[in-house]
Amino acid sequence: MKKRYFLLLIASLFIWGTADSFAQQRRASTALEHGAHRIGKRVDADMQQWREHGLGQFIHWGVYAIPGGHWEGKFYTGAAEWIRSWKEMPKEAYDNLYKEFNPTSFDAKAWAKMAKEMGVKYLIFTTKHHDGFCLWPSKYTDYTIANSPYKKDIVKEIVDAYNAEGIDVHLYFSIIDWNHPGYRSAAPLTKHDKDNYGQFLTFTANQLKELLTNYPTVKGLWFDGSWDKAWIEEAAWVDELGKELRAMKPGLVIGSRFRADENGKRHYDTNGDLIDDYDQTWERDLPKSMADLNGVDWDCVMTVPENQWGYHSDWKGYVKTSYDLIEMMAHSVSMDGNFVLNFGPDGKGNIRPEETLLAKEIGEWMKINYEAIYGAGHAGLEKQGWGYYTQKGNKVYMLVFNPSISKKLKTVFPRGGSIPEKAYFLDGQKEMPIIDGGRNKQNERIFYISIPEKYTSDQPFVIVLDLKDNSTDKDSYQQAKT
Ligand code: H76
Repeated sequence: MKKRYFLLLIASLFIWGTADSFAQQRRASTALEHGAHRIGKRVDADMQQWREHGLGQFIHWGVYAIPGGHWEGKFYTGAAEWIRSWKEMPKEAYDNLYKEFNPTSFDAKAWAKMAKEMGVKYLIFTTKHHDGFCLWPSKYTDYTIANSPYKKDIVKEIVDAYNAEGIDVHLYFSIIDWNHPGYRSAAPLTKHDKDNYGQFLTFTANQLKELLTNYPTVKGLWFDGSWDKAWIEEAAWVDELGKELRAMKPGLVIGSRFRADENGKRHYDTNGDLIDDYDQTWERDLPKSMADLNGVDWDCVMTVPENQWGYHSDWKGYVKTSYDLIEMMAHSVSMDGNFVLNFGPDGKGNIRPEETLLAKEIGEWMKINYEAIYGAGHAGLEKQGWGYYTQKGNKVYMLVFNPSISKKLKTVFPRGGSIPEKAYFLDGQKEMPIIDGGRNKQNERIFYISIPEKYTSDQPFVIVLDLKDNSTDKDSYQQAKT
């Protein structure tokens, strides 16, 4: 008997294995030189660390913070960091703003402390946005912080201050550069433009190597602007650059917004495989289900108003609350993603009061509930109306945003896996009853987590479920005759 089971196991492993390799062969329908260089998630420690962050902070800062979405009394309705592209904004005036960039209120340590209090595990910081202004003293251009009245290396101040708080730093870098004479956007390029663009590419490679050399503790690069046709045409060159950067800094984390494959496919290559380490398409957007995610790592980067990254003195429209943002974070982590919230400090280096308050409120929530976020991921349970599940080892977390009027939160567990044996509030460990709700037609187990009648909360809360093994469960649902 025992032997037969063993043989069956071996046979099924064999079938499984072959089916899997067939599947892989079918996928790789086109041989690509510059497509994905790996199929499936990275498994190394650096990537694992990134994956466990759960919550990140984005900072967009540059000379666009000086006009803050206004020029000579006129109001720019676009994203503040794009103001240079506005017809009302004289380019000459914009390109001279750096001579006034003197953020005397800037205090990197205070920013890092605020981030720490908020509970963020990593920062993505704009070293250079599309305007081309460098917040570090790059030796490859004069258009840098070194030639502003501020003079000091802002990237260094940021990296040092955040690292001192134990927060990882990733560098945002735009491959669009409106300041460099060789920069081109459209393709195909004329012979003359090709020479210029070649100089721009060398400049770009130099700057990236300079950043990794100057700030060796940096964990990753967050690229932007790679939708440019001229950049897409250079897929082979960009791929080579990526290899050099990775060789310089083993473990470097790079998202899918860096390079295209040789057919111009971005994020996912011609075969549908993710390019580089994580999916960078979830900008101001969240997946509806795991099926939207292709089994890859991903981040969601989110603005507080609809679409402002750099400082805009007047936020128009709906401004997200801390609970909106906490819910987006819960949503992200429940689907194995990181949630990254953007901040846009003003031209003097002040973080605006709205953002300071959000950081404080999110931090207060995180102090109680961080366990349900850091290192937690998808629980594999069907989402219910009350909120989101995350899981870490033997614990399932219920992040409750809409407690039911019945005060009984429905949970459904697959048959033959684990079931909850204990339910308690994450704040204070107070236990609550688990009501066995029987089985559904699919033979899954239903449990109602019974919140105390008197319990009220003015904020989202977390219930922990300790799991126990239930794989020996042989009972089944009495099928209805229909
Ligand atoms: C378009 C665009 C850029 N990508 C976002 C992350 C912001 O930096 C925005 O300006």
